[in-house]
Amino acid sequence: MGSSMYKISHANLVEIPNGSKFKFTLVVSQWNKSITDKLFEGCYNALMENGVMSKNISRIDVPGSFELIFGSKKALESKVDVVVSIGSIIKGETEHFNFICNAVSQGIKDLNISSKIPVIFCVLTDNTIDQAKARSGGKHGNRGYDAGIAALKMASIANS
Ligand code: DLZ
Repeated sequence: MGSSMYKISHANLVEIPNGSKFKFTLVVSQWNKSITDKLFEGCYNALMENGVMSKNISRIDVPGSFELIFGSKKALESKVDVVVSIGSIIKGETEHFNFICNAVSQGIKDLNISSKIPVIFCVLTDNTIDQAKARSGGKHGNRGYDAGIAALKMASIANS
C-alpha cells in the first residue's frame, strides 16, 4: 500500500531524509486495536517508502496507551535510532480519558528529556471512534504516516 492512501497528510513531506541507515522500534498499544493497527501500518509505510529496511523496523505491543511509557523506555534500551509510540485514547464517560492522556503525554515527554534517542508521540486523543477513524487512514489522513515522517527527520537530527 503506497502513500497515495494518505494524500491528506499533515506531515511536511519536503526534504524527507533517507532512512536506509536507521533503526526504528514501533511501540503499539493494543487498546482500540483497529485504530492502532492502521496507525502502525501508516508509520511502517512511511518508513519503507523512504529507504528503511524491514529488518530495521521492530514492533513491541503493549496492552494500553498507559503502557506506552514503559514499552518505549524498554525500546530505548536496544540499539535503535528512534522509537515511535502509537496509541488511541477515546473519551468515555469518566475522567479516565484525561488521566491517561496526561500521563502518556507527560511520560513520553519525560523520555525525550532523559534519553538521547527521540521518542515520537503518535497517540490519538479523540472524543469519538469516528474521529479516530478519520485520522488513521480516513478523511484526515493517517497520523501514523505523519509520525513515520517525523521519525525519519528526528533520526537524521539525532545522528547529525
Ligand atoms: C482503561 C483504559 C480506558 C478506559 N481507555 C483507554 C483508551 O481509550 N485507550 C487506551 O489506549 N487505553 C485505555 N485504557 C487502558 C489503559 O491505557 C491501561 O492499559 C490500563 O489502565 C492498565 O494500566
